[in-house]
Amino acid sequence: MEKTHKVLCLILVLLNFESSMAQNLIANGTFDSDISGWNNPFVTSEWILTEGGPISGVGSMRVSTSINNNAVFGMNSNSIAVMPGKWYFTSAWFKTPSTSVSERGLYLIEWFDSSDDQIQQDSVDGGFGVDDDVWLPLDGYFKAPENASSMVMRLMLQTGFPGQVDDPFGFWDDVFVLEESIFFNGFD
Ligand SMILES: [Ca+2]
Repeated sequence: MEKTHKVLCLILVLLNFESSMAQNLIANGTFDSDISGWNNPFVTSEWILTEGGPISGVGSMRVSTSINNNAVFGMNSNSIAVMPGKWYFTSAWFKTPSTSVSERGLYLIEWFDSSDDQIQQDSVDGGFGVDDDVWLPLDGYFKAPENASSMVMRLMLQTGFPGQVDDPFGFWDDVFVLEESIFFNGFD
């Protein structure tokens, strides 16, 4: 609960500053009206009006897959231009209903060089056995590699194990990538 409180407070504070001071680099992280900006041809995704995270409220992205293979599946953000050596605050909230066999949410930060070759991958993992039916926060603070040119955020959920018949599905909302600013100095 302490971590939830910390993340929520930080983002609410940031959103109260001028937008230029805390611009969300994610193209559509609050899913106000659709899931544009997110893609993965191998995952079923849709916009849900009646679900939403604690910051932006209604409107979220529902993701599902039909295969329980003890793997992860998810959606990719837009490609974000980054400055080498700069620090980035990243955060996302997810929810796995009790009717879903998914019991884990995580996201990957994949860094690419100017040739679009992946050079590094970071992750924030909520671990297995997360609570059902509640929105849970993930957050991480990362430094762009010295030869980084862009990054992509990948929101992932765990599938069930082979033999489970119910579909794994869940919701994502309130996804943020913010470049370090004066307000982040000393944050770790
Ligand atoms: Ca929302």
